[in-house]
Amino acid sequence: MTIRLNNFIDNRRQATFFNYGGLLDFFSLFDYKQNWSSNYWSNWTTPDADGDGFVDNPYVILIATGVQDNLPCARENGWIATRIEQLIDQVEGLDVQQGIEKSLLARLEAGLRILDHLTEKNDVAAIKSLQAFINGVEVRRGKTIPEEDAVALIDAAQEIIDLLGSG
Ligand SMILES: [Ca+2]
Repeated sequence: MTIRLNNFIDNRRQATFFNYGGLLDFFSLFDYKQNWSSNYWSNWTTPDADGDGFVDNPYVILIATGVQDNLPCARENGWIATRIEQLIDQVEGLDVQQGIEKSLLARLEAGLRILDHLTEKNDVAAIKSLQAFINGVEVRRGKTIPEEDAVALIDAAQEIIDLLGSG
C-alpha cells in the first residue's frame, strides 16, 4: 500500500510527527513503513524547478528510518490539478473543431484556476466547472466529438470529480 493523495496542511499535526506527544497518535493513523508518494505537505512546496507540479526533493518524514515521500505535490490537491492538466492535453489532442475545443478547455481552465485557491467552497466550484465540461462533451457526443473520445473525456472528468468529492 502507498500513502498518497493526502493534504498535510495542519502544521501542528506535521510537527507532532517529530514529537513524542502525538507520535503514537499519528502512527496509529498511518503505518509509517508504508510507501509514501504524492502527498501535499504545506511546509514542503519548493523547489519545483521543472514545473511538473512535484517538489524536486523528497519530503523526509522520519529521517532515522529513511521514510520519505518521494514525490511530494507542490500544490494543495496537486494531484487533482495534474489530472486536470492531463485532461486538457487530452482535449488538445482531439481532432475537433477549434471553437468546440476552446469552449471545453475554458471549463477545465476555470477548474484549474479555482483549485489554485482551494477551500471547501472552491471544491464545489471546481466540481461544477468539471460538470460543465462533462455537459459540454455530452451534447456533442457521437456528433462533433466521436463517441469513443467523448467516453474517455467523461470518464476522466468524472474521476477528478470523485477525487474532489472525497477530499
Ligand atoms: Ca518538480
